[in-house]
Amino acid sequence: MELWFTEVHNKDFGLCLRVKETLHRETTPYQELAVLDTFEFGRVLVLDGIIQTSDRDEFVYHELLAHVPLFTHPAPRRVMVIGGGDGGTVREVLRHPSVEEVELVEIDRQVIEVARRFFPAISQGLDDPRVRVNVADGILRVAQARSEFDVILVDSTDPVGPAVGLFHEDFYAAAARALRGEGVFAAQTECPWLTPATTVKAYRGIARSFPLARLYAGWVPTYANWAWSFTVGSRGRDPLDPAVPGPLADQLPTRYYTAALHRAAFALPRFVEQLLAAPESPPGGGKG
Ligand code: AG3
Repeated sequence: MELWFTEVHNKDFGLCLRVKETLHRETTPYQELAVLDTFEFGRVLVLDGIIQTSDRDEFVYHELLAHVPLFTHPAPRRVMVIGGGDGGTVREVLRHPSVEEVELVEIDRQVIEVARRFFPAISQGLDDPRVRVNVADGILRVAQARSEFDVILVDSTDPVGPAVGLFHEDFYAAAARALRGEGVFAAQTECPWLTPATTVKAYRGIARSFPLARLYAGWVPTYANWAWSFTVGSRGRDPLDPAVPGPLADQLPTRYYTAALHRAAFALPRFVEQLLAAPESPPGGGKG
């Protein structure tokens, strides 16, 4: 018998993976959590029916979310990661030798537990002595911090349920205040094809809260229809400054990120540039 998992995006579009086995299922106080073993992508972490990460393609998203902003900062020492309870973003942050302290702020303790148990290669960084795991609400945590962090990364779920507030302009403004010096912020900002309005709203909120904001994108096979966006907000350097990303970029043991890719990720398809430039409601390019 063949078992298939379908992630439903809208009434006309979904993503299907053939499943070997369901390894875990539970309802946490925040969401429905599942771990599936799949033929194409290995183990897959699913929250409320949406794929969060897979053993086989996790590197694309985690490397893009971590290395673009960390290399934009001249010497990141204190880093906060909001969400990201699987540990993949933290693992990439730890590859930067200047980093002394990483605070992971994840609201759902069970995501961390399940990642430790089923995704050891992704969660390995959580046991590093530089990491402090804080099970808490990222919005409240950021609101408490004043000029404390060099980099803040938002590795959130989609803007439904607990993550809604992480897409609000008030949160971006609070993140800008929580940063010190040439602080850099970056967040995953959804799929410009499937949910263009969400991407544009997040980009604009970040652009209003930071002196400089830029959207970049990459190819994540298990996310929606591959095209995934991120937005960096900077109080200091431009991610496209000629001094960025520096010589270390090509020495890290990455599988996606390179110095050339750092720059290339900011070259956007014309329809995405037009979405970002459009006055109010974004035109075309999908349905969200
Ligand atoms: N962060 C989730 C990105 C959003 C996925 N959304 C989607 N496929 N519709 C993932 C956690 C990885 N550390």
